[in-house]
Amino acid sequence: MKYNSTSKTIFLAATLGLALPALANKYDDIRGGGAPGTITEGTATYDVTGFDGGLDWRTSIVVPDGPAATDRLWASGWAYRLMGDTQESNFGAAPSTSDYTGNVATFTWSDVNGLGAFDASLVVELSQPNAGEAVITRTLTIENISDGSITIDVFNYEDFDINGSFGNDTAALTNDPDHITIIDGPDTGEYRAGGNTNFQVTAFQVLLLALEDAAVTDLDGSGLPFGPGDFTGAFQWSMVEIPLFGSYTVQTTNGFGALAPTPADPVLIDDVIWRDSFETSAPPVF
Ligand SMILES: [Ca+2]
Ligand SMILES: [Ca+2]
Ligand SMILES: [Ca+2]
Repeated sequence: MKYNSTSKTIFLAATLGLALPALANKYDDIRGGGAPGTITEGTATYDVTGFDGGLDWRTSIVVPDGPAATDRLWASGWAYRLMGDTQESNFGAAPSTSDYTGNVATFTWSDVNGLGAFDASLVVELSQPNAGEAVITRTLTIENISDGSITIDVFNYEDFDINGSFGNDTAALTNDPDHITIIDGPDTGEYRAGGNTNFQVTAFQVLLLALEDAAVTDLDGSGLPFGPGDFTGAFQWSMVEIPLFGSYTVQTTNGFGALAPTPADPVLIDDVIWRDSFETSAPPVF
């Protein structure tokens, strides 16, 4: 069955008897220069078809010779919450730049949402370890551009539609809190994070709305085992203090008809040399 985001929402709302929610984010009006695009590896194709609302980019992963021949990744995105914020925010409706070369896509955000707090970059690498498989590795870096340390929560959100259908997915916690396995018939997906604090799984679109509403959301380790239903999941890295001139990098991996490799642990870079040289060369202002 073919559907778009509107029809998926309407279909589910009608099925569940829900009122249609208003998807909104306080930064939805900020537009970047990034564009949709495609990367490929072997017979696998990963598409970003739109930056819908910032958090849930419209994506697809298609492997014609895999366990399911049609799209198995409906949406994918990132959110954050700086210490003191009263809700999570996405990185803006579109990144500042995008590049799609071979099997690697690179996105950058310059001064996310104009806060003067951080830049961000995301590298998405597609691989095909064996015939019919697809693996996605995402590496997100937050670079502090403020004039002091920042403390941030980072969220990764994924909407797998295993076996090419949004229904009938079941999921289990393979390792707490960083490794989730999703199954529908002959097709299997894996969703993993490195060094995250917590996870949460819900049916579409409870988690998405929680990360887009006007309230603080902390993932609570609930939702598994899941299904059968329309799986969505998220990972959270909590209260990370990034020093002046420092950066923080996190990684996730997804497997489609494939085992997802172990993601790298987070990397916190404290650029002591740069900071100290700055501090010693800049006299204090009174
Ligand atoms: Ca399914
Ligand atoms: Ca929230
Ligand atoms: Ca789903």
